[in-house]
Amino acid sequence: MTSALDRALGARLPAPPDALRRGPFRPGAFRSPLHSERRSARVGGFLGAAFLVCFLTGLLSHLIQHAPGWFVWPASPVWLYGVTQGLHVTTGLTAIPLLLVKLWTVYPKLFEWPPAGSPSRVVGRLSILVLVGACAMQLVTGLLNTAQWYPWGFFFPDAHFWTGWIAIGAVAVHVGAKAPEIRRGLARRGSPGAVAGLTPEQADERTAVDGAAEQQPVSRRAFVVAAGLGAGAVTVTMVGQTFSPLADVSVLAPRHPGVGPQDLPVRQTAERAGVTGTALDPAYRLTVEGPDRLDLTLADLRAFPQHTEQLPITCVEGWSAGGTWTGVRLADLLAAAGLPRGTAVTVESLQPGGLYRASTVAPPHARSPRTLLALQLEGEPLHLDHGYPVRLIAPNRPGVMQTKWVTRVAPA
Ligand SMILES: Nc1nc2c(c(=O)[nH]1)N[C@H]1C(S)=C(S)[C@@H](COP(=O)(O)O)O[C@H]1N2
Ligand SMILES: [Mo]
Repeated sequence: MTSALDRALGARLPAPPDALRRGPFRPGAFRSPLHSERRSARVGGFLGAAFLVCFLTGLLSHLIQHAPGWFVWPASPVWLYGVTQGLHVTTGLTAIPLLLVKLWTVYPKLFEWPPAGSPSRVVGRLSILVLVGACAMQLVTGLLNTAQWYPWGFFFPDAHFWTGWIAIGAVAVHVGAKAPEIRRGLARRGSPGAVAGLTPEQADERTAVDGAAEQQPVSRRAFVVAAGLGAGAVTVTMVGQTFSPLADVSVLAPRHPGVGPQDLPVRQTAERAGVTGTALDPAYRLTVEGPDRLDLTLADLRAFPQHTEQLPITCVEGWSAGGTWTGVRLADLLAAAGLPRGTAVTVESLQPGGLYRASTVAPPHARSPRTLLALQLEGEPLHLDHGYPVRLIAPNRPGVMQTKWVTRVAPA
């Protein structure tokens, strides 16, 4: 395809005058073996693996939150979503230093001479722009998202989802297009001639000029160790927000499990959600729509059999924290309202607006004995910010679907 393009447009594009070949453009400008094909291919391997895991776990999270008819996400094991979302955030964060290292190994290619020898090179170089742009966009917006910071005008989940497809597509095209280099890079011990930024002829020319004498300001081993430590440090300092044994070393994590009212972080406060009045109103009722519609006061809810479950809130933004919840089984309420077992329902909040004021409970969760309309956390009435008087808490489900300040449940 590319050669057809070259044939149609003329195989060679005119080269700029040689007088411009200065600074980084001059032959042999990049001598460090850190720019070798081998280094580039190996870092690329780790980066590609991180991207793939990040993409697949991101896709899964999207499917759970916007479930198409064919998609069924189970209610157990309880911790599964915590693991997949933890992997998503961790691989994304680890990819940031890996991407920087990768860009360092290949940046001499920016100074390739001639800048565009053929039409297919122009296309190839533009595709790198898309690749780097999409990957950087995903990593940066994802990072800011973990800090709960949305300094942009677009709707993050949609933008992150679609750019994810562009990024993974660009990675696949890149790996396909670079297959020969990758194979060479992984097969051979880094040879001094194999500099990523140079064509084979340029490399030969350069090797002839420089001989075997390599200028090594940083040794290869030091480079690999530094890159590994950088990626590892980012991982360890962030992962504690989902993996509590590491919480104490997670100095970069914006959230800490266990810090917040009733030892649990708060994502949206009652104040910001605009429910402080309605949530504390004695006229509060929980309505359950069905053949035998229920209109329950808090006292009515307390008269139902109470159950206690240990279940985490796993926020898509990257933190996860466990709580001990007590309340009424959703399944018991649906049965009391005359609904068949496992009816999918919508759970609605007192919150007057906002994207997260309601969520859908699919059959596996509607039927699960572990899905509660919780009245208590850690043995006390829910804190107002955790959803007083009643919140949904279900196993193996994104935090964003654990609706707070619930006032109405209706068949979906
Ligand atoms: N009504 C309502 N419920 C909501 C939200 C919201 O904005 N409004 N935020 C959700 C999100 S994103 C998360 S992570 C959890 C967090 O629960 P917590 O604040 O009690 O920890 O609540 C969920 N329930
Ligand atoms: Mo969340």
